[in-house]
Amino acid sequence: MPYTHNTIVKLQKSSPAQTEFYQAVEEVLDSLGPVLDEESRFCQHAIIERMVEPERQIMFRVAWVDDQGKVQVNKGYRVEFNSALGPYKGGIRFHPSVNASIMKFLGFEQVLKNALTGLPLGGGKGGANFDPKGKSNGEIMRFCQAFINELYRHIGPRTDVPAGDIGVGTREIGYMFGQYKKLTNNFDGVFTGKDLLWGGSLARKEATGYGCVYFAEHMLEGNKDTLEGKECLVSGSGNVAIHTIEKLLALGAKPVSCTDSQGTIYQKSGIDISCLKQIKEVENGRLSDYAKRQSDAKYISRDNYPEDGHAVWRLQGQVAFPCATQNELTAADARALLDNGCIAVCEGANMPCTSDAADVLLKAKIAYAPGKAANAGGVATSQLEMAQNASMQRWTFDEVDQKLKDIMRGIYQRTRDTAIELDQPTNFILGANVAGFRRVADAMIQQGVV
Ligand code: NDP
Ligand code: 2IT
Repeated sequence: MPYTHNTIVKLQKSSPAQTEFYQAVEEVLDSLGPVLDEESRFCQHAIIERMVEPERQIMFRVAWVDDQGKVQVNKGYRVEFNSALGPYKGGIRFHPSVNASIMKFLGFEQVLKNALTGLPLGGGKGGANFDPKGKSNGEIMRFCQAFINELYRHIGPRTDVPAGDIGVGTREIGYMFGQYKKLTNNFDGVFTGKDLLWGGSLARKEATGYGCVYFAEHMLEGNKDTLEGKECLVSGSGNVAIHTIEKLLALGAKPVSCTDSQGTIYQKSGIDISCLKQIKEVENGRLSDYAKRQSDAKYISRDNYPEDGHAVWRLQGQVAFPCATQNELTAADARALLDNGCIAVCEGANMPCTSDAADVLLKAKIAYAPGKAANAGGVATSQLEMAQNASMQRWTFDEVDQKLKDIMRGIYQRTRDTAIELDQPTNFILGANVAGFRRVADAMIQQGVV
């Protein structure tokens, strides 16, 4: 379609060398073809051109002093992508791979994800190319403070509300919030994912993983199936992976794998969640330590991964939950999953499948949920945290979990119903993209050219 094609060509000129950002935009624009043909108001209002350009992008120097007294410099970002539906909302990522392309792909996905939840949330993302691995607690604190010394002026409970993502958990949110409060003299709900002691919500920590499993349950139920007894392949071993594994175990499924950036664990008898939590959450250790403590667990080091993909997706399993990072599942991995009898893929991470892998899964017509639908439970529960902060209330774990379940059912139904309406009932990428897009686009039209 010339309109969407021209948009990509223009984007490549105005924002050069942003591969991951183009990947995210192309997937969405591919979905929008039929909608743009039939609903001409979107073209008349140049909605596509406006949606692919962030409303504001902040890039800044983060200078801090390490334990040796040496000055270190990193690059910080906050991409305030779209505020048509509410304040900018999205996580902060600390990882050495962070750059403008990664920030923009994540921010763009976040806008549509947040729209799909049905909640009043705009979309944004931030982070820094800072590597938390091997840093002392003091270094982490000083980095977070230096990061907020610039960012504090751009965020606020009604403007932009950051949360965690890769490399940013409750500890980092604590240090960032502390510095924000010091600089502004305001104790307000400007971050989500806060500790329970000072304004956090019960079940926020668990929400992304639990929500992802709730989504998978709905998908399987749609095919008159359940998760019970299914061997599940999970990647990652951070916040999202751990709580995906925890909820799978609670529902009688058998998660048999997890990964970190150095290797893969395969345990046919099922992952031992308390051992995994002890190593990752308490000791800040590596999965190689897990293998040493679990006699029937096999550790596959990254050096032994297949050349065209990842060891975890070559294992036997019926449902796959990629919960680590972008582009961690290749087309060859997707074919291997299908050959091994995989019936469903549910994305806990953001854009974990390469475009080719997504094509393979869509052609196979298995149950396949994109991250912007399946992992939206995290941000949705962030909104529940904002609601509790604003009303000075505290809901129980079960109340929040019940609301999360209701929200995930709503996201599933919106995604499925839109896919059915567009005559491609198994294409949940199409369903999620179009359902999210329509909500943002109509809000933008109603708010005029701004
Ligand atoms: P964590 O930092 O808690 O965990 C990340 C996990 O992924 C770790 O096991 C890490 O291994 C692994 N990982 C990260 N980068 C790479 C890489 N380049 N190659 C291989 N493994 C890697 O992050 P989260 O669990 O919070 O986030 C995981 C994914 O879920 C991300 O895509 C994030 O954007 C997405 N997400 C997170 C939400 C949240 O609420 N936290 C909400 C929605 C989506 P190692 O420790 O070795 O680096
Ligand atoms: O990708 C995501 O949705 C997140 N990292 C969570 C964002 C949030 O604001 O809770």
